Amino acid sequence: AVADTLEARVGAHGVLPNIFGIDSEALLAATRGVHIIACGTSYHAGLVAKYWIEEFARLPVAVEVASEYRYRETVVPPGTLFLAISQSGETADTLAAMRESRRRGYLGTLVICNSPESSLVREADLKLMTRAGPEIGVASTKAFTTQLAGLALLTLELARRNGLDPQRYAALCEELQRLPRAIENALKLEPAIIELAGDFIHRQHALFLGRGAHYPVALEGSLKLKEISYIHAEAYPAGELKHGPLALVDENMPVVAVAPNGPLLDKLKSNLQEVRARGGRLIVFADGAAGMDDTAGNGVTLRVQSGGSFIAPAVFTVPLQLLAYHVAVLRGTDVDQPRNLAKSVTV
Ligand code: F1P
Repeated sequence: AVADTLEARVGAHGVLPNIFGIDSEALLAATRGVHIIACGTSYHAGLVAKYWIEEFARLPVAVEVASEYRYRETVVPPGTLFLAISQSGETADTLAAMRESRRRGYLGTLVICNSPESSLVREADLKLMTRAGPEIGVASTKAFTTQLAGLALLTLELARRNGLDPQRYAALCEELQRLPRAIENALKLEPAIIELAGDFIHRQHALFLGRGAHYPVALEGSLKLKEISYIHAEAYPAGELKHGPLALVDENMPVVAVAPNGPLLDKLKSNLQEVRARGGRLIVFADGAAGMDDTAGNGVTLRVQSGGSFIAPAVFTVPLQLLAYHVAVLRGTDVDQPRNLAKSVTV
């Protein structure tokens, strides 16, 4: 699905500028900031994009759930683009937020969506279709990874227009092209994850930790576990542990850490040391390349070939999705149709 989203849209030439629609030139050239509005999993994709766009395009980004945005007054600086993200394109809050945005002085509206015929796509000025194909399950999975692929394309396009060094731009384009292969590699962790899942069958709670752009990945991992296996799961930026959640950690609390290499790894390691010292069981998704040590008796470390730090959030999502899936299968819940949830929340 991610290969389909990226197909012919990024290559040696960079990102094709017209993939955001025929009127994209004027809008993207005038963009000085972005407000991202979405719900659920799509909101988590928006949070990853905030890290990307601010780092590479150096534009300010605000991300908010649609159900809050539409009921409060927002400050919209000149040159702000409104970006809605939605798998279905029919989520009532997201659609209402986009309609509301029309009277709030935005430059224009862009939607990243998986449903070409949807209301959001019909009404937005610019559109980027994710091409994930139909999702049978209620819980978004490939919708999320393809949204990240679409958001990576947008990030690169904004970065190119806002002074990112051309060599860095070319290297990031190349890295993004490697994403489908990196996801295929991550899927090979499935047998190890099935083994891990057994440990969650009788758990009632789990904690997910990440730092930087991997904090939203941790949020998404915890949401998947909640949605399909009904285990209470919380996600925190790992540096927040000592501000509260550490009180929950004991030998009965599995702690899942998203731990790719990067400037924040040492900080994360010391956060995990605090978990270890309290007997918490660690499940660490570490980078394939050396960096994170093994968990030395206090749990397990699985190695994920990230394919590069830009695409790593999309790659590290996959083992977390697999974990939630296999825990749900072992617990005998209905993975495709979780209780109380609807695929598209249209009211
Ligand atoms: C948003 C969403 C999904 C979730 C569930 C309910 O939908 O929260 O992320 O998996 O299906 O709706 P959408 O706006 O992305 O279609």
